[in-house]
Amino acid sequence: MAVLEDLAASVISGSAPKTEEYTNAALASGLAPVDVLTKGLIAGMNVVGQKFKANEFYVPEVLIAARAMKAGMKILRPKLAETGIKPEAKFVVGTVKGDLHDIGKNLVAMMMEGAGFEVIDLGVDVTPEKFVEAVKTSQAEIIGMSALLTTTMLNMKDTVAALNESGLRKQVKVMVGGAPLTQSFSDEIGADGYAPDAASAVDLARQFLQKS
Ligand code: B12
Repeated sequence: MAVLEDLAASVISGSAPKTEEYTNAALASGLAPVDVLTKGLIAGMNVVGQKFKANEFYVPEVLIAARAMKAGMKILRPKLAETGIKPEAKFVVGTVKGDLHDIGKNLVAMMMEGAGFEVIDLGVDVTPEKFVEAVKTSQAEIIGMSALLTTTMLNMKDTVAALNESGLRKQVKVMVGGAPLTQSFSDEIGADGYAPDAASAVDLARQFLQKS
């Protein structure tokens, strides 16, 4: 649909007013909120990520694209909630201690929310203690940790250890992600799985629920 292409293009060009306009237009045309999210906003952000990898975009472009995406998401969030799907499960998510990168983490949170999960977003610079506390109070089934720095990804291991010590590890599945992460790192630190992008994070979460 042309409006979804226009919406993706508005995210890529980082125009928040256009993103708002096309998000509203897409909804008014009768498209499902989840399609507007995945085929419009996230499709645009994926292109931004690819351009970034190819050195065609730099940090400022990524930041204004993220701002445009947020503007669209603000309109979509209540519509996604309105669809009235019972939450699939609770998902605690955060960027690990010492790390302030949140664009990817926010995308994962949005996708999970769009897929029907109840998301408890702890923000950035989240200590192992904070993760443990959130799992304890929310009784979440799944926890997601994000890291973009090779130095901070090591803090994921501390969170897994803290979950073990608190006795909560058996009741929660741990998934990890972020540009420097790999499946073998996930195995090494005793997490339950790694996903390379926000859409795969949803698939992985659903796999966890089927197994448990
Ligand atoms: C934007 C950015 C910033 C912004 C962050 C703004 C923000 N609000 O997030 C700012 C400018 C603040 C910043 C700061 C810094 N940055 Co920076 N930053 C980036 C940059 C350019 C893009 C990251 C990004 O948002 N990508 C787009 C998103 C969509 O992709 P993503 O995060 O990978 O997320 C996807 C997947 O990984 C996955 N995913 C992500 N999280 C999770 C979680 C789960 C559970 C799952 C399943 C999946 C998943 O799904 C996402 C969506 O598909 C990267 C370069 C790069 N190639 O990644 C450098 C980069 C990460 N930064 C880097 C550095 C060094 C820094 C600084 C130390 C710079 C400095 N000297 O001050 C500081 C550190 C600040 C801190 N303490 O965190 C280095 C890291 C090097 C390394 N190997 O450790 C990079 C790689 C740049 C480089 N080439 O040198 N940065």
